[in-house]
Amino acid sequence: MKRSADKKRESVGNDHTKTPRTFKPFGSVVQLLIIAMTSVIALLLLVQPSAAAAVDCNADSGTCKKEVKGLSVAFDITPKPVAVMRELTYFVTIKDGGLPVDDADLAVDFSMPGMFMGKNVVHLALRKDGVYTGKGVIIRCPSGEKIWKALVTVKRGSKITTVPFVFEVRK
Ligand SMILES: [Cu+2]
Repeated sequence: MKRSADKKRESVGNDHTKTPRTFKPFGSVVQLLIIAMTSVIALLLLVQPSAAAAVDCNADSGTCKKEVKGLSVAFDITPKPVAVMRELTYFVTIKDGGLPVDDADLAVDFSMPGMFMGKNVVHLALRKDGVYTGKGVIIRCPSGEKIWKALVTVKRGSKITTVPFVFEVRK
């Protein structure tokens, strides 16, 4: 016990005396660390698109809800299960502080993460208190992918809030 304590003190002393002498190698270690960290960050940035493509909305089971900048945005699609190549109705419910928002311009931009599938933007109209609806079709992906992103754009005056919902469709 005493010995290990001595060792500790000894090693601390060594580190202390070593620091000035090993300044250059120490510097290169820091450089290596910086390079390693930069590569990790670069890798994370590269990986991000697929991470963003992670499904966060089960459109088949019910309404998906998100809170963004104080706005509550709920997204839903009928009929269920959500299938491609058939007429769908989209529902977006907007609330601000629990109160329905009736003065928004609403559009939903459908895209496939990492793949251009043509432009598919549906403008929604106010149906009743804070509930906006619109109709559209999701096309079949020639690559057999099933993950789509619905980017809900809520425009109120000059304020624009975008809320993504990533969901899966039936082929
Ligand atoms: Cu596709």
